[in-house]
Amino acid sequence: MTSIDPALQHAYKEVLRRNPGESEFHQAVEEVLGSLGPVIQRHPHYLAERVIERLCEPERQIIFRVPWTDDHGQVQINRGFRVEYSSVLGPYKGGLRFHPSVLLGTVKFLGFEQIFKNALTGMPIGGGKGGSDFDPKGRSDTEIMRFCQSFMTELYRHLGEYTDVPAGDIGVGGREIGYLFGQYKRITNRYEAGVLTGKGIAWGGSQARTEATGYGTVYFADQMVQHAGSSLDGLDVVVSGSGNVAIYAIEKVTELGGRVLACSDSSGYVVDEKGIDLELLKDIKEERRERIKVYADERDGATFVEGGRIWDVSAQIALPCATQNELDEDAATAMVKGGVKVVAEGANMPCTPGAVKVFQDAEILFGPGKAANAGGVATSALEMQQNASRDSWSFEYTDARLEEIMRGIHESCRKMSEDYDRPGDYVFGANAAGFVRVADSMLALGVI
Ligand code: NDP
Ligand code: 2IT
Repeated sequence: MTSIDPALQHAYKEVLRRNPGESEFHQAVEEVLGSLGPVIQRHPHYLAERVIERLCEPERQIIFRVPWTDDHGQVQINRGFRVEYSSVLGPYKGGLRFHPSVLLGTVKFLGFEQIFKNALTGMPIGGGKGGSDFDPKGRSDTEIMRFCQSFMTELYRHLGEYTDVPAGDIGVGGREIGYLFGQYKRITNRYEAGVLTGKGIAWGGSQARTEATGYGTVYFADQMVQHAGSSLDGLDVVVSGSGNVAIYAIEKVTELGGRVLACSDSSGYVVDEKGIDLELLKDIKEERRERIKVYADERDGATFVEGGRIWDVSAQIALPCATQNELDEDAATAMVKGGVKVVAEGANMPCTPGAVKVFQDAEILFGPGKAANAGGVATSALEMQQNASRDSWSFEYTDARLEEIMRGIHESCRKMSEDYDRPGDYVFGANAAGFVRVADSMLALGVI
């Protein structure tokens, strides 16, 4: 707790007391409160109005049983969650995660982060997150469909285009959003396109939403590098994960002249000195849903390292795009020794607090997730705009909007950090800029 200003310690202690055992949630709150000391000193009315305490308590938390039948006729029971965290800026907005590790504390950490991320985008969206401890790995399409239908049969009553608008996250992509939307439509008898984002292009989805988080992360990294007087062209890059965010980060890096040497999944990582072959990776991961080892089996010169640590592959740029706490202090120390210059978080909270400190002490350009990966949710908000006006925009137009939004986020973080005499501190800039927009809006709405 040493990093938290004394004026905020009480609020943080209350978070610990009221949410026992939820270590990921504690970590996310500590990270944000750790930045807010100078902001509170300059604007003490936030303290008097108890804005921090209000933001630490979700507006609503929903936990429900999800019963479904597997392909062998066996009944399975999972737990579903939706944490409707803050609707100060708009309807609750944030993804659904299907992964066996999901607990209430996981969803709360993600929902808390989402409030400030969504505020940074400048779009009219509040913060929320949901998911289930359901493990989609190895499940057939029909099992996925039955699970999604059961999940939505409970969740639908809490959703609505003006109320709560989920999207994808780990384990939830276009296939799952399709089944979820189909069930919502069937139960409500409404074609309410704006109730979910990440839909298929043919039925209300937005161009560039699939690409948006990965592209946005690279646009953000590119902004940091440009402001430091350099470019991504010719640099070596390591990207962890090989899911939605990782694949499109790799695509954009490659387009901008970088060379991606390695990517991973939870079984290990592959190294390809020629640069990752994106078509092969997409085929393996998006079409065949296979393990990353298959990449090394099918690509000349590539190697697979089982388990291991992808961060041992030296590169100038690292984009952690898999999951929380995947990059620790030891890894960060090795990366700094290996010559890393830029780290941008495509995933949510992938770097441990110790790792972030190592990067900051070494004056590495470090882009925190709530700024760097905000392109996904920002493009979800663009999808909502298109749905509200029953319009559909071109890929080029939507991608240009995304790029402009990422420049805007970079600029807000940069200005805020300079305003507080902490140039280059994107962690402070993102937390403070996100917080101030939510806090001022909350105060304008009264005691809510
Ligand atoms: P996907 O499910 O598409 O891909 C996740 C990738 O990370 C897979 O390669 C997966 O490997 C790996 N992974 C997941 N959990 C673990 C773990 N515990 N240990 C090691 N590897 C793991 O998810 P996304 O790409 O959508 O999400 C990745 C990250 O980006 C998450 O932190 C998510 O919250 C964040 N994010 C996503 C956004 C989006 O629009 N999708 C927007 C903003 C942030 P395996 O297949 O072996 O499990
Ligand atoms: O973490 C995230 O920002 C997401 N999973 C995307 C949320 C969204 O509503 O598009």
